[in-house]
Amino acid sequence: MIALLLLALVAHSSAVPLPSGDKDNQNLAEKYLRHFYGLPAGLQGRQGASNPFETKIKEMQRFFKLKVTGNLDDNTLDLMKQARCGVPDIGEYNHFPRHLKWQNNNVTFRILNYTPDLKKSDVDRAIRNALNVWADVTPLTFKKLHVGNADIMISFGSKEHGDYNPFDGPDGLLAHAYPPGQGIGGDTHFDEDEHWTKDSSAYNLFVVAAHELGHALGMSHSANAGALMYPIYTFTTGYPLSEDDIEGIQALYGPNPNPRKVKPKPDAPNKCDPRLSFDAVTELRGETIIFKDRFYWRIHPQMVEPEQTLIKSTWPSIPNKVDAAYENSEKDIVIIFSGIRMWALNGYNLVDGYPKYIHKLGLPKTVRKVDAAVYIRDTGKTLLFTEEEYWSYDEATGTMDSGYPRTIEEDFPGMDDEVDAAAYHYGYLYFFHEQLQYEYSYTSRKVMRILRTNSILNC
Ligand SMILES: [Ca+2]
Ligand SMILES: [Ca+2]
Ligand SMILES: [Ca+2]
Ligand SMILES: [Zn+2]
Ligand SMILES: [Zn+2]
Repeated sequence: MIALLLLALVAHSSAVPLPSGDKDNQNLAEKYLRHFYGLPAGLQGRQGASNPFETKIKEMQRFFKLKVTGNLDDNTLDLMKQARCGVPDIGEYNHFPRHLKWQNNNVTFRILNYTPDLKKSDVDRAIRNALNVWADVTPLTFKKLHVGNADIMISFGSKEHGDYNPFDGPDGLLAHAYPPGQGIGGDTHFDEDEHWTKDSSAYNLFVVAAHELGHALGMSHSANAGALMYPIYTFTTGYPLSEDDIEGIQALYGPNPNPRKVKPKPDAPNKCDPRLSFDAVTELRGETIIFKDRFYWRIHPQMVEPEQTLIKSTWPSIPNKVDAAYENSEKDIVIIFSGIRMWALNGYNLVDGYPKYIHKLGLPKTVRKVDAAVYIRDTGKTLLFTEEEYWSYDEATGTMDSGYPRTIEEDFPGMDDEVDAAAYHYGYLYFFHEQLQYEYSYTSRKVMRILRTNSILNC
């Protein structure tokens, strides 16, 4: 009886109309999961263990290393709204078998039409450079055809553009490409409803082309957020392939017999790597932000799993390498250091008037970077660590205290003589240096505990 009643309640609750915003989000989610994760159409609203919506949302959350809730929570929805590639993420759902490759290393391509957003020569250069990214690390060569049928036919189109795989207007889907094969195989399509650029002002054609041509050569999506084959668009500069991409393409074609010098991007750091060290640590309105390489982790007190994001996808103007960061909670501001410059955040927003030179704080011109920074709430001072010394900056007066720099070794006995990152909680300083974390009592001036650096990442 009770079970029946519950069932009736469940059935009833699912029939209650959702507020229109929620309904839009639900529609967006279903469309997303159908397109990228093979959610079957027309099965929505089914409850219980075999709810396909829940199964597919979990699959997506697992792929993007989100917390696996099976619900359309804010983090999941935010990710679904990001601009991305139109190729599905899950291999088995890809309409094509895996490990397709061109049988001949001499691949032909042809550019069928051009976007009005760029000069013709800029499009030619973006495509050629994008092909070279892959040619650099494989035996593949690419020959351009001006007429006839090429292996890789490249075109720009909007909405339905001839392959029953329509684009969607501005943002959302940016492009898609087909794996190697006859006919449409290898063909690469860009959404003409995007604004294509050669810089970071809108979608960068070179970056998107390098990703899509990866598919045209047989690459699938990577779940590694540092990889070019990650499905979400991110602007990068320099050589765009990561170790993960190179491993993937060489598994198909082998290495370049005349290797060219390339500098692959490091893969996304693994939080439980025992050799993990940090670049910078700060609080941000009750969350902890840990910077490492091109990424940061965000730890929220209510979150089980730290969330890893590319710095550039949150703050496109902050450099890919953060040296130090601290929060002045009274001013509700976070200062981020990179080289001789610093940026300020209010919440997640950049504050106008930055970057500024770190020398504005009173550091001498000989200091070229700050290793670590920490604000001591109880004293109103910010400690700035530079190599084996540290400085004390008075937040109230905006001046450097006299008598500094002093050596780390003398004032913080028991510590290493340099620090990578620092944090302060309730009378304790936490110094990170390489794989170790020192819990330091500010009042008794001694090291209380030594922990592993990544113990704060739940490892
Ligand atoms: Ca083709
Ligand atoms: Ca689009
Ligand atoms: Ca640092
Ligand atoms: Zn893709
Ligand atoms: Zn298409």
